[in-house]
Amino acid sequence: YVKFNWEDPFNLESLLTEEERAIQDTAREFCQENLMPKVLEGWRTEQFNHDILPGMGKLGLLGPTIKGYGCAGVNHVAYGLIARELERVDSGYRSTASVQSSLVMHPIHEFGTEAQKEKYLPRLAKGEMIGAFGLTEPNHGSDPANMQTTAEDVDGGYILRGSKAWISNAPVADLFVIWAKCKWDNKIRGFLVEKGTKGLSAPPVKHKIALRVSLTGSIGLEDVRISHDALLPGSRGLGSPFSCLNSARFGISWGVTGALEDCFHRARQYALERHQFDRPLASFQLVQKKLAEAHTEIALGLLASLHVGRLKEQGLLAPEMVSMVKKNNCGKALHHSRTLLDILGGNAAADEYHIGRHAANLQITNTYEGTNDIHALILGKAITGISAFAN
Ligand code: TGC
Ligand code: FAD
Repeated sequence: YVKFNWEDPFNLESLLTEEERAIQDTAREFCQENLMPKVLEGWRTEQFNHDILPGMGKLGLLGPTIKGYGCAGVNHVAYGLIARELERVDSGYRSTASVQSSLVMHPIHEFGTEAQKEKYLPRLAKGEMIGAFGLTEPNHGSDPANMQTTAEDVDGGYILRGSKAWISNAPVADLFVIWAKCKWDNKIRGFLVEKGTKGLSAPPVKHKIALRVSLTGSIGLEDVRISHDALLPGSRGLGSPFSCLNSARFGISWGVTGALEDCFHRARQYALERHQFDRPLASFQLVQKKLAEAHTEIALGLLASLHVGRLKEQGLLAPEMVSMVKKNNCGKALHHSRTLLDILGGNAAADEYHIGRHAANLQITNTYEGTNDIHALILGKAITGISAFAN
């Protein structure tokens, strides 16, 4: 036998390539040196950190799986490792970056024209432009197929009408990927709308009780006139936004595990230092059980995401695999962050202990990009062959 290494129980490091480890180290250093010192202030004041995207851009961490257009062209596991490091600091920072990479750069790369790619991808990759992704609407979250936002083909372009709700990055975005139902064939397509376009508004949602370091807004589209070259011509049907979600959900499965790792390390240290009944909290069996259970789920969650990433690299990915790791890792991270929070006792209420902030964020990561229950139903459909959504 070898000696059990509690800091890397399944020797995950040995399963990563040299390049993946180097990217992980670069991302960790960037996050711990640049983001960690600002997180509490950002959380308290709901302040957007304008350095994240340019800082990540300099290191090649935005749209990292895209080849060309100023992007690094690394693999999907590397993308997951970046998400893990960001979310180790705060889910909101990972949100800002995953919207940019998976929900804005990915659809432009996948469905855009060469001119759109050349116009936008290099600037998004540098973090000079901030992107937002508008799918959810005030009355349609889990059921985007029923969206009410429309695109009408008119002389010289399109007119977009409708509204979007709960959109990450929207208040600071320079570029919006808007999903709308096209009046001419009832199909959903993506449109690129630049900030400043007449009729477009993106007011912030204030006083959130989670994801406070990431800005969220609604989007108003009042007769927004755009030219024909704003259409993402390769997009057609709901499968197009879902292809973006497949990428983002995969990243979230890594990210939330990073957040739980941060909770675990903090709770362990606290339990070793804090004494009650003349003994460290870490000596109590019930505390050890909480640590052991969180530790196990972190190890299992990371291995599952790594495996899904490897399958994705080999072209062997089914979207349901992403649902499984998104659902499982988000649910486990939420549950165990709350359990670990117990170890802090009254200090659970103090933001400088950080675990409460993660737990609040993890409620939302368990909700956006498909709620935990929606992912259960996606899996239920695959298992039984019966859709629980269809009438
Ligand atoms: P359904 O009939 O199942 O599918 C419609 C069409 O889409 C295709 N499809 C997929 N394609 C690729 N990947 C996937 N994962 C796909 N899932 C479905 C499907 O094949 C079909 O294609 P076609 O050609 O036959 O038309 O659609 P439905 O309306 O029954 O959908 C059901 C359901 C519940 C699964 C779906 O609507 C769903 O996933 N709802 C959740 C909505 C969601 O995740 N919203 C996310 C908004 S973005 C966000 O939250 C960003 S947070 C970012 C951050 O801050 O980090
Ligand atoms: P609903 O769809 O109203 O769901 C409410 C509850 O009902 C949930 O528990 C759900 O599981 C349950 N439910 C719904 N349908 C069923 C069913 N058929 N069977 C069983 N249970 C069901 N969206 C974007 O497009 N872009 C973004 O950038 C973005 N960022 C976000 C950032 C934040 C901070 C938040 C909070 C949300 C963001 N979202 C974004 C929206 C997010 O994706 C939606 O909130 C999510 O998809 C759920 O939709 P909903 O809020 O309308 O909830």
